[in-house]
Amino acid sequence: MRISKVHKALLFATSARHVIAQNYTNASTSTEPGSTTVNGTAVANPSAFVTNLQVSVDDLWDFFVGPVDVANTTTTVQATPVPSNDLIPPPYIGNYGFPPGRQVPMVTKNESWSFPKAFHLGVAGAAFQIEGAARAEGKGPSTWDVNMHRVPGFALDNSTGDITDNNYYMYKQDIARLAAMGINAYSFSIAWTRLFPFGSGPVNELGIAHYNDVIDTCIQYNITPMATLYHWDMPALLQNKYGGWLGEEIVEDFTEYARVAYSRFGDRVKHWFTINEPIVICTSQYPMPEGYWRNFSIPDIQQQFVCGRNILLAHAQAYRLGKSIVPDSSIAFKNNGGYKVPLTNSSADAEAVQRAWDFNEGWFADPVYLTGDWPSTVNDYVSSFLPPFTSQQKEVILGSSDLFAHDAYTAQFYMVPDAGIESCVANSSNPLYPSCANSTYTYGPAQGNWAIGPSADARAPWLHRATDWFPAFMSYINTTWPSPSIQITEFGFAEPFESSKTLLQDILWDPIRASYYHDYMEAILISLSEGINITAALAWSFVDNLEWNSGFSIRFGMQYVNFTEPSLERHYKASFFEYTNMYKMYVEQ
Ligand code: GBH
Repeated sequence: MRISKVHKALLFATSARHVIAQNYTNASTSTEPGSTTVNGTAVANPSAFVTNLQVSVDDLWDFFVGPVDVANTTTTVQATPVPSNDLIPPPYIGNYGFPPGRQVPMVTKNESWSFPKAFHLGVAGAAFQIEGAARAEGKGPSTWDVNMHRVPGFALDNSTGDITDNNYYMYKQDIARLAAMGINAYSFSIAWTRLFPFGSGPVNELGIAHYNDVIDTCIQYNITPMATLYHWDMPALLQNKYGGWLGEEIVEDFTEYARVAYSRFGDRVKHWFTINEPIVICTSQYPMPEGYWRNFSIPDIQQQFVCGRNILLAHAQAYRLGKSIVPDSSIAFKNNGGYKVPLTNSSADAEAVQRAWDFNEGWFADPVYLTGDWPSTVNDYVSSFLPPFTSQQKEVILGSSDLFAHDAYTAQFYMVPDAGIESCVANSSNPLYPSCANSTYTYGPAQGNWAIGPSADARAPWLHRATDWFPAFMSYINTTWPSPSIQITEFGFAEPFESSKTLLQDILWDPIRASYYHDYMEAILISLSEGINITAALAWSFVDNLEWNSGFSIRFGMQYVNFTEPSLERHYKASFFEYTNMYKMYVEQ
């Protein structure tokens, strides 16, 4: 589709236009910015010229990305019934595969535990990681399209999001396969660039129609749709215009995008998440790769806090607007991070743990759930380069959430840095600065130096099965940032070596992931029995997908996907059965 009436694509600075005009009327001051001298006469400096281009969506792709791969299937695939054989669980889940007449191990159930009937047994995914159809139906390029195509080595295996799971055309079957397993909630993200190819300006009705049908398909299968507005796919044009999350203009543009999404989908979508994992966006997606984007000369280490400030303001404004457009909604941002265990019981380790919370979850949770402002440790650091929040901004931020949404995958130990906290805080070249909390995945020598739990795939070194810490984690959240309920908006596991297995039947047995889901569900049941109001579990993820910079080399799916075209066939892994079996065993009848 070609959108010819384009809003002004401001690829380069606009303020210089004013300077050029000035130079024509005041030719004597050749030292003015934007002017230069030719034979003693001041003339406009061409490096300050700007132009108003008429840029189509296709032009944007050609300019930013170039050609993209196109899937074999480029029309919506109708759902076919899931073959009943596919729904037979592996022999050890729920029932043991012993021959009839033999003794079998005891299967225990704790009768004092239960999931309430209204519990959301869900799965999660994100647009860029599953949709493909990169250039289809009016979608504009995002920073991820650009970086993955253009920046050498950006992804471990040179992957792109061009096709991935082709979910843009296969969502009907994907949703049918969730329903067949008994899933009752689906958390997906909307690609900003499908609704607004330029990030702001004209709305692409083909993108609206797509998500309308995703939502209607969920409802048709009795699955509650939950939508995330931003899961990392920044419109490329906004990144170049004002630095994406680094520019305060993002607050208005994001709110306008949110307004369109709420007003077009809010009659059916009541569960909204504004922004996925602000910590990750700000600390690991900025600075953008050098040489590919306009540079706004913000020192690298400061960028994360400029980003954090704009994200809080954008989230809070979008929250307020959402409540006015969809009053019967629940809206939150998705926070993230592992549980932070002090390595020893020393007071220095306790202080390090507190700093770790402050510079991770607390950075966003304190303002929203507690004070309207950052933790004092964070403020101490940022006050030298950022304006404080005004009292009006604090008011908008405080309380801008209906629940606590947490992507809670794992746990790790924290301890004081070798140099000590004080000297680290005074030394900006310490690699742990400014949080100054050191961390490790292993217990101390007194506990035998064991890892905190079995590790995930070596390419996801941050992830261990550490579900035993989960109940403590929930009670920490519940007392530190009180809110009416908690939703586990992502949790999941990358089975070690999965991508090097070749036989389908071997891939489908994923024992560590299965035990992760088994133990995790028990941990949720323990928290529920302790009176913590957890209302949703959204497993990451329902299919193998594009794991960002790690490409397709790490798998998080509870379904295997045969990425060879034209197959793209999905198969349930054992872990999917473990996950839903735990729910079926414990849900109130
Ligand atoms: C989620 O983030 C994302 O929301 C989702 O898109 C992603 O697919 C899923 O995790 C699985 O990874 O490599 O040591 O530098 C989870 C939080 C934060 C965990 C960044 C990995 C990188 C740690 N992630 N972190 S490291």
